[in-house]
Amino acid sequence: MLPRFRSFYGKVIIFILVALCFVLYLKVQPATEDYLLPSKLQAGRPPAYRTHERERERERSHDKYVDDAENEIRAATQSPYEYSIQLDLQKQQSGLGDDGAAVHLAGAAKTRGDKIYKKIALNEELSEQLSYNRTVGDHRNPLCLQQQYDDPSTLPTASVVIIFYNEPYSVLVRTVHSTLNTCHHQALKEIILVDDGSDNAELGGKLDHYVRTRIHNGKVTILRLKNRLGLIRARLAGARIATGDVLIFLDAHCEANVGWCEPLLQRIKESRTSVLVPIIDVIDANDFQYSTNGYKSFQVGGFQWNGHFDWVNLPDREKKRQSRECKHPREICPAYSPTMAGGLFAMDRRYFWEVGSYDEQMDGWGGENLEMSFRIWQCGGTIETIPCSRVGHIFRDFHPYKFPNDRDTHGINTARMALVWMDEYINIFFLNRPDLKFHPDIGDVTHRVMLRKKLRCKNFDWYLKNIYPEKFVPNKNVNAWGKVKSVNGNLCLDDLLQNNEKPFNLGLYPCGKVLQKSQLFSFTDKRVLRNELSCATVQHSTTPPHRVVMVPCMDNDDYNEQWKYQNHQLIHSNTGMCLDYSGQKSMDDAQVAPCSLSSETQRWAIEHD
Ligand SMILES: [Mn+2]
Repeated sequence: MLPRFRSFYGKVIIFILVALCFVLYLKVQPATEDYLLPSKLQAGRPPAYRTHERERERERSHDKYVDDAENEIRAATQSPYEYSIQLDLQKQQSGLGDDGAAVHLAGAAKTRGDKIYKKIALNEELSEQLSYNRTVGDHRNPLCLQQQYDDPSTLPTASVVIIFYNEPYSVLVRTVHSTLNTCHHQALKEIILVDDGSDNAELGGKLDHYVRTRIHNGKVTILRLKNRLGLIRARLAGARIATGDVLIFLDAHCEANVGWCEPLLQRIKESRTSVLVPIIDVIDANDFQYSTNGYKSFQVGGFQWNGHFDWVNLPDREKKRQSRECKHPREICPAYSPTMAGGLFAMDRRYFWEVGSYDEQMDGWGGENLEMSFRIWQCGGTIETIPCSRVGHIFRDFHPYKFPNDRDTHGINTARMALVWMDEYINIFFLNRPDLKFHPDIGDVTHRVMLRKKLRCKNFDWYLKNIYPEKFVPNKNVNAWGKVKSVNGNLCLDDLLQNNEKPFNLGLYPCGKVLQKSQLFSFTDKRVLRNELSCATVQHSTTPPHRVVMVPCMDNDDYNEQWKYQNHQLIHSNTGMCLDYSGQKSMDDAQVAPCSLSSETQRWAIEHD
């Protein structure tokens, strides 16, 4: 390498580099005056501040000993981090966004906020203007205020584990302050921040300095991982150094309601194999409004056969169990939840390890929450939503970060989960995710299967029957399932993979060679024609066309609309009309027409391999 620099070209390159550095130095120099002019600071930080912050401040510390009147303003002991932190604090406006109110920026701040929002799906500009200690209001059910908990000194202690990767600095710091402000100081043993290899400079020395100088109770520890390990292994690293009785995992973008810790710790004191989830409220990523669905109702966790988590209403079955088994008013009783979302939960620390912590071979992000959910239930624990514990979470519209190697870690992790925990039901999973069936990255799951044996866990069939009987199984309690195929043609019913949030028209498409998810339907014992979440009905209309519409199913097929399937005809009970593709072609909407036994276009087969 060196000999090359002795050459003529080498010297030219070095000359250019030195010249460039000098030009940069000159450009940067005048801006440093901003630090010394409070009036300029009030007007807002120059947009270029972030990128050059460190360099400028390094230069300033060199100037420290220069006999310069301006520099005397700054105490000799102050570090560049200290400056930056003071600027942050000056930017905050006390009272802004208090009680979780929405804040709408104006002028230049709005422009900056909109710009950063487009980039990271979060209004960092606004976050920087909100106090770290802003309040979010008390959204608990009033019944919670009458609850008596044990003296905090006798409750199990909590280690709050928060992992982060390039989290906006102010959002992370607010999460820490919110935790300190809302979790009883005797119950909160420590907060462990795990830096999963962030490269955002602010999250380095500045965060260390902040914790050292602004949080004096010694409860906050920062664990730095050398490489990015992903959510699962980063959480494990945090859990390994935790010393509290209870692990509470939080995302790095949360603000909690008052009194959210005690109900969790009390419940774990009573039942150490209960894994607890607070009610997760929504903090808007743009205006930071804290919102709830009201204190009266909340949802619990479910899942879809493609391996995704979803929210479901608390079934009547569970409400009855609560009334039967819980001595408090039902509304604030622990509610069994078939799964959990995974970001926020509390668990006895020793039980966390006994029951298999996480599958360490899961990479990146995703899938670990269903794995833990099925494992907890099948191996003797419970997952419960605790209504008196509420935590706000910032939900973003898109994920601002890339995952290492751009892999579908959610899918791969979910396939690992399915191989260990779902038994024969894995066929339904792979029917929904054929892309994962032979995915080379799934790896070996032997050690997790051995864990399942060692813990003598129950099977997935038991889980479905006892913990989540509302879950629709496409091939259980059905008369027929598979493709709904025209007998005399190659047209199949097709839902085009539309979700069930609003009604949609059912389509007619060429049948796939193999059964695919969009053409998977069931005709149930209760004579309902449906897919996983939507049920077929007929649009009200006095004149043709009478379209077949898919609407969200009720929890129980007793309440969904019925069809008859006889002589190869699918007859809609309410209208008495038959599914018919007369005069239709591929990509048209599915329709019904008056039944006729001689019609060739009203004959359908429901079949699978
Ligand atoms: Mn999150």
